[in-house]
Amino acid sequence: MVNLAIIALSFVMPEVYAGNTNAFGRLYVDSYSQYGAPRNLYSTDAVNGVASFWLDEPGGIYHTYVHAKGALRKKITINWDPAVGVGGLDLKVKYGDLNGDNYVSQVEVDFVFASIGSTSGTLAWWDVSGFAPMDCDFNQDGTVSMADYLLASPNAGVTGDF
Ligand SMILES: [Ca+2]
Ligand SMILES: [Ca+2]
Repeated sequence: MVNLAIIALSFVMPEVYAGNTNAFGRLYVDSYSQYGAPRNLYSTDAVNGVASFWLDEPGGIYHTYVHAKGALRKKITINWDPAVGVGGLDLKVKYGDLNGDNYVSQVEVDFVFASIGSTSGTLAWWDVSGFAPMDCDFNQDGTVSMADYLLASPNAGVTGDF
């Protein structure tokens, strides 16, 4: 009976979908009311470039901030109709922000380049005497490689949304 109740619930609460995400691992969405009041924090894993999440809110316009580890914040306005759902959101994020100040500095990009070859399981991986190589592994494959650098390098000098 419990399972049936859950299945029934899933039919009356459509998901918010987002195709076209380049996020690795967890993607976080903070929602705010149209008046700016903080509402809820949601998180989900991107699967095959698609992130979908529940927006457990009444209908309305919501300002949301999407972010992922090592990425700049991105503002998205959602016109939420629970009866219809929302699709086609652009949840692509920009990587390279190692210290979480919503800005990708050239110093950060240079550190990613200098960390190429670092792998998890080594002491240097965790080095926190500034930036840590572990924070440069944007694609979360356990090593810092050119692929990580190429995710960050186009964003030098870019500030995330406020
Ligand atoms: Ca930064
Ligand atoms: Ca990597």
